[in-house]
Amino acid sequence: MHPHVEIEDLETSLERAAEIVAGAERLAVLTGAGVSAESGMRTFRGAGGLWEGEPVQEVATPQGFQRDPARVWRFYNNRRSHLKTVLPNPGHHALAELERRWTSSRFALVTQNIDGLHQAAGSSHVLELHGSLTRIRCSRCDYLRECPEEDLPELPQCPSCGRLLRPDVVWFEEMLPGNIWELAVEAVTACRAFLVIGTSALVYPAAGLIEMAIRLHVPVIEVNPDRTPISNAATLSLHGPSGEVLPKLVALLPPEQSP
Ligand code: BV8
Ligand code: ZN
Repeated sequence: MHPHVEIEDLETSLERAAEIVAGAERLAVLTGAGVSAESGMRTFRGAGGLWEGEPVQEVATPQGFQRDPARVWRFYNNRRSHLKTVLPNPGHHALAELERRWTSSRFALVTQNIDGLHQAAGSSHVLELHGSLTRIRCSRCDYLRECPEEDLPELPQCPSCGRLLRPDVVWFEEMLPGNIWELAVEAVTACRAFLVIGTSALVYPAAGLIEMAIRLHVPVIEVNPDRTPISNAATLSLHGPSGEVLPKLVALLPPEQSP
């Protein structure tokens, strides 16, 4: 069992967290919007969250797309153009460093984010549970294209079948890509420490990975300036912004630690 350890000061928590991580043969990480906050990406539930002014039902569900595809494409094209102005932050780079040290056979980064910033920071083994802003696909046939930079028309058509293209993201009430979900479950089941970074732990099934780790008595280390529904169950909660906390955590690991 790895019961919750309440440590008030961040430095002591960081040392304890570094011990747990250093001793873990395999690592898994789950990130949410908070890991990209210091890159200038808005989170969903904080003040000024993404969904404000744009009801989820209208811009991030299949029904919303059916009702008004132009409105959904305006929402996603805005986010795509914002993406061109942001860069990975030190938190993303710290996670890429962890993957380098543990090698991708013993490290899995599962993200709820669709911004591609983990890959931009050098992470190569990224499981995107909710898809990607840089990919579009056909709403009917299997046409799929990576198009990070392109400015898309308001209602892009499929060059293969002429139907409407859509962002290659998972909307609410849509299933997650089966293969990605299975790999995420495998990674959490196999890991010996689970870092949960920048997520409100409210969206399922992603949040279920945290509960799975806790049930499996895997040490769970949360990095979040705020408390969340999993803070009490996590082994350790590092209360601070991931762009500051993660580089400190990596710096506390024994040099070139790879268990
Ligand atoms: C599913 C892609 C099976 C799109 C996203 C009724 C009917 C049907 C389903 C449901 C239902 N009721 C509930 C559900 C399940 C539903 C769900 O969980 N709803 C929630 C709202 C309760 N889930 C689904 O629908 C999923 N599919 O269940 O399929 C099914 C199918 C049919 C019928 C029934 C079931 C699909 C979920 C995926 C939705 N797509 N994204 C897009 O992005 O446009 S989710 C989207 O919101 C994000 O991807 C992300 O996952 C989520 C937001 O969560 P977070 O990432 O955690 O972000 P948030 O802002 O909430 O929190 C940020 C945190 O960071 C905060 O804690 C903050 O303190 C912290 N922070 C801030 N700054 C920093 C920081 N941390 C560190 N450092 C900092 N600097
Ligand atoms: Zn098509």
